[in-house]
Formats: sequence, C-alpha cells, structure tokens
Amino acid sequence: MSAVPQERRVVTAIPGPKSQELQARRTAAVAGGVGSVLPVFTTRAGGGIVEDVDGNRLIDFGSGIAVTSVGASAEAVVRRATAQLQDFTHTCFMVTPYEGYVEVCEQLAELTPGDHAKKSALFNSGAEAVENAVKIARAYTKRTAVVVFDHGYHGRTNLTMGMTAKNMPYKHGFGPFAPEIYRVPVAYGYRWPTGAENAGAEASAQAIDMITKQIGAENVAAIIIEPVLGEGGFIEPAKGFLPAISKFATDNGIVFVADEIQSGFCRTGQWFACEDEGVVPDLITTAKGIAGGLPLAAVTGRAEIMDAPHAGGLGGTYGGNPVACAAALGAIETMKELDLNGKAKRIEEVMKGRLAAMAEKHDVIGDIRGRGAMIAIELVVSGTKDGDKTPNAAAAAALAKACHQEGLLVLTCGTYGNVLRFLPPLVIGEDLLNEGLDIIENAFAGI
Ligand code: PLZ
Repeated sequence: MSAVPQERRVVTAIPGPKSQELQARRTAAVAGGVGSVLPVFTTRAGGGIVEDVDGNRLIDFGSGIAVTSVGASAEAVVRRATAQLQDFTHTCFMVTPYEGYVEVCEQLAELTPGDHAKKSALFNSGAEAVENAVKIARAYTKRTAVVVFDHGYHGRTNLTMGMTAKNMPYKHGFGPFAPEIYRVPVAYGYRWPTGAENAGAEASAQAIDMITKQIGAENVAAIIIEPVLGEGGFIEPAKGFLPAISKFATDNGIVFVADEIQSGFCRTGQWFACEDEGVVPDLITTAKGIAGGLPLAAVTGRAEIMDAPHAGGLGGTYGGNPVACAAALGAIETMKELDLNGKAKRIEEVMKGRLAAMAEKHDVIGDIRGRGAMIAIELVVSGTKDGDKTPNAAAAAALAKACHQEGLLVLTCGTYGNVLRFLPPLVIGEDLLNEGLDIIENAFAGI
C-alpha cells in the first residue's frame, strides 16, 4: 500500500494556486484538444487518494478511468516494475524476447473465460488492442465487416473512432472513418421503449435482423461489444442480450469479441464482466486495469484465431514493454492476494445501498446501475423519471463540480452526458468510500 495518507484533506480552493499556475503553463504548452476533468496537478497517489501540488488530498472515485484498480502505487507493481527498470527498459519483443511478456500471456490464458487453448498478443493501449482484434478476426475469417453497438466506445484511432458511437467529442471533424463498420442496437434497459424486461430479447432480435438483412452474416468478421458499456453510460445490456449475440456469432462463423478494456480485471467483481452470463468470447481485449497504471493492452483468444495472421503481421515497437509486463504481473498478484473481486462486490453493496437511499429523496436519479466498482447514476430532469426520462446533463455536471470542490474526484459519461460514474480503486478503504458517498449525498442539496 502506498505511503499517501488515506485521508481526505482540502486546504485550498480546488484547483489551488499552485495547480492554477501549472494550468497556465499547461495551457500555453499543451494542445487544446487534450482535456482534463479536474486540473489539479498530482504529486502522489495511492490507495483511495490523489494528492495535489497544493497539499489537497482527494478521494479517488475515478482510478484514472478504471486503470488503477490496485491503487496508483501498489507495492507489488512498484517492486516488480522497479526491478525490471534496473535490469533493462526495452529490447523490443520482436527483436529479442523476454520472459515477462510470455508470463503475462500465460496469466491471460488462465484468467480469461473458457478452457480452450488460448494465445495472446500484447500492445500499448486499448485502442491498439481493439484494432488488432479486428485485424486478427479479418485474417481468420477472410471477411471484412465489423459489427458494433449503439453507445459503444472503442478508442480514438481512426478505426476505433469509427467503431465508437458518440460524435462529440470523439469523432467530430476527424473523419472520414474506416469503411465496413456497422452499428446495431444494444439492450439499454432503462431507455428501451417497451421496458427493460423486453430489452434483451427485442434488442438482440433487432440486431440480428439488421446483421442478416443489411450486411449478411457471411460477410461479418467480428462482432465487438463491451459487456458493460463504459463511456456510453455504464449500460449493462439487459439479460439474455449478450448470450443471444454470442450464439448468433458462433452459429455464423463470426468472431465474437468482448471489449473488456474498462470492465475487465476484477472491476465488476469478476475477472471479466462477460462471466456473469457465462458468455465465452472468442477474443477478449484488455488494457487499463491490467498493469496498475503502466501502458499495456492485450488481445487474448482461441489459439486457432490468434494464430491466423501471418508471422510478422502483428506487433509494434513497444507492445508488451518489459516494465509494463512486470507491472501487470504485480497487479495480477495483488488482485489475487487481496481478493479484489470480493472487494469490488463489497463496493457495489455499499454504493448501491447508499445511492438507493439518495434516489428516494432525489427524483433526478433516474437509474442506478453497474456492477462491482463500476457503478453509475443516470440523471434525468426532475419529474421525468418514470416518463420520457429527459436526460439531465446539467445535473451531472453540477454534481461533479460540487464533488470536486469538496475533494471527491468523480467522472461523468454517457451518450447524453447525464451519467455520473464511480470507479474507485478496488483497494479503497470503506471509510473513504462512505465519506465519498456523503459528499455525493450533500452535493444533491446544491443542484
Ligand atoms: N475500449 C471499452 O473504455 C478507453 C477513454 C477515455 P485506450 N476508455 C477511456 C478518453 O476519453 O479517451 C477504452 C474503453 C473501451 C477501448 C478503450 C480505448 O482504450 O487505452 O484509451 O486507447
């Protein structure tokens, strides 16, 4: 556990004067297209706390967007990465290989669902993993079409921008996008016209109908879905949807890819979110939580699919960097030792209990959802909760701002910008978790 004291402390305005000075330098030097949720400049972070240059200590309900599940300075991550740094920083796995890369792939084969033979390839970012999953699926099937879903998010590179649903801020002005990407409905229970109970069956039927009639199943290389949709609003596809889509893929020789970049590695209280409905994907993309904050990503899947590309067809200078691999082995060790799946489930229990009590008092909370330590509230205009559910992005922004002011780091998301999401490190103490929830509760008074 990190040396950062596990206590919230607000000693200046947020952002404080030193952060504001740095922000002025940043504005002059850093491209305007790169945003920040909260411009407090970090000095240390660990456990459930982010400490800034002004000496404020914020409770972390963001984990750097679902990355630092083991904390931002986990002992095993620091120890293993430090040792690796001293031995060597890089050789390029494509030039001379090293054991850490192989060990991460062995761990991935063990931890991902299914007992079939599996292989992996390592990359640097989530978007790169998704790109490679598409390459691999196309090489295997010799087909071109890629099916993605409403509200999906897959990255910011050209192919993955095309695969991402939301225009602003991800795609606007950045086209043209790659061809052969097709979007179909997802079972968004809260907003499904005929009700959440019908969403799984109806949405899967619609999606399958669109694929068969508009694309032709025999032209589809891959169907790619986030088992819990992250940036799109922490949407859990209604029960039955994932199994139906996965079965359709299998029946039609289509590679079924679970993008578990945000939902994977204990985040939802399972190693992978798709396990909840017993879905075994052909390929899984991972990143974020895998390496305790170091850049690492992977595609893992059926050996025969993973081996489809010709030798030399996959790779990249830094993919599976040895320091990132060492960090990943440290993160996985921590997840096992501390039973972070169990911790995530406990976080869900505490959060959902408290949020349900808040929803009784505040009818701007239209929906509470998510699993494990991936929990969100969807905000609607007061009085529309059971009617047309008008999205309330202003409330999400106001609540986030009020939380930030009190020293609680929270994030928003959602196609309509009206979802407040909570992604605490899985190692957060229960006192900090409850203190964070107190701050959220109080924030409702101000909106
Ligand atoms: N797939 C499911 O959640 C990254 C994006 C933040 P990279 N999500 C955070 C932002 O605004 O850029 C993500 C994801 C899922 C793919 C990605 C992409 O992962 O490591 O950001 O490339």
